[in-house]
Amino acid sequence: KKETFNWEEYLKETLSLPAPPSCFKQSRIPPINDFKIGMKLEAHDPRNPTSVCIATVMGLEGVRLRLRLDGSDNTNDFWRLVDSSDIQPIGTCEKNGDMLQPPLGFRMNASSWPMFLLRTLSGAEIAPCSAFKKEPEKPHYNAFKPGMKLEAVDRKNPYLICPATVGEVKGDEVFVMFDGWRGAFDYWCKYDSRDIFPVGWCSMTKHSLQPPGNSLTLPKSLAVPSCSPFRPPRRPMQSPYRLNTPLPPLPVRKGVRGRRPKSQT
Ligand code: MLY
Repeated sequence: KKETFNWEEYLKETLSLPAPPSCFKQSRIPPINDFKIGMKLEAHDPRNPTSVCIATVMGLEGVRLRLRLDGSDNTNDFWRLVDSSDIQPIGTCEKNGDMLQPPLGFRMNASSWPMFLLRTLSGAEIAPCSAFKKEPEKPHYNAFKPGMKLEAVDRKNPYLICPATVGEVKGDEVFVMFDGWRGAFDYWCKYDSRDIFPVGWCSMTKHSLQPPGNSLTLPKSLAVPSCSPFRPPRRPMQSPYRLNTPLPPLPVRKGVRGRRPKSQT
């Protein structure tokens, strides 16, 4: 039984190709993670992006930081790359003539914010400027093509990075489909999103990579209409990694099939 996910074998099994690294807004040579747990920095509040708050590094994986806004609770942690423009050294906000803000959902009375700020920063370990890396340039245009493989953040479980496939491309947007998960985690994003990475990124940056889910999806070329007598058995494969390319949309059932429940009015 297969225990660890291997892109090389998987690309062969799925007859697919990785999206070229030049498609992504990611450094060709990944940055170094010089942050340490407990360090403080400034971060844009994900729920209120114009406001800059104090954040603490709660965890590290690869070149990503798990951040928590000081004064917030433990249920709103978020992840940022060390070369994200959403984070900056402490003092940057003031230098720009702005004021540090309490996070959305500050757990104390707003009037206690100035004193809270003073206390949270006194004696704190401040992340050095050298730990913040320059954000990479974005590619000049959307060069993704349907079928290309990539690694993508699972936005419902943002600590996870998973194998994915480009499903569709529209203007500056890309439809990211998570391999083997039947569409439940798929999303549209900009081609220059910081949540998508070239194949090999996790291994290069020592970030864990989830294996694909085990739901089978057939390539369009092998898909058979649902009415065909030659329809293959529903879940024939034991190996979860076979034939994993975008699933054609499920037929939408129009009209009444069986009785609808009486409306509850
Ligand atoms: N326990 C969760 C984890 C799902 C993760 C899916 N990602 C990897 C695409 C669930 O089954 O909903």
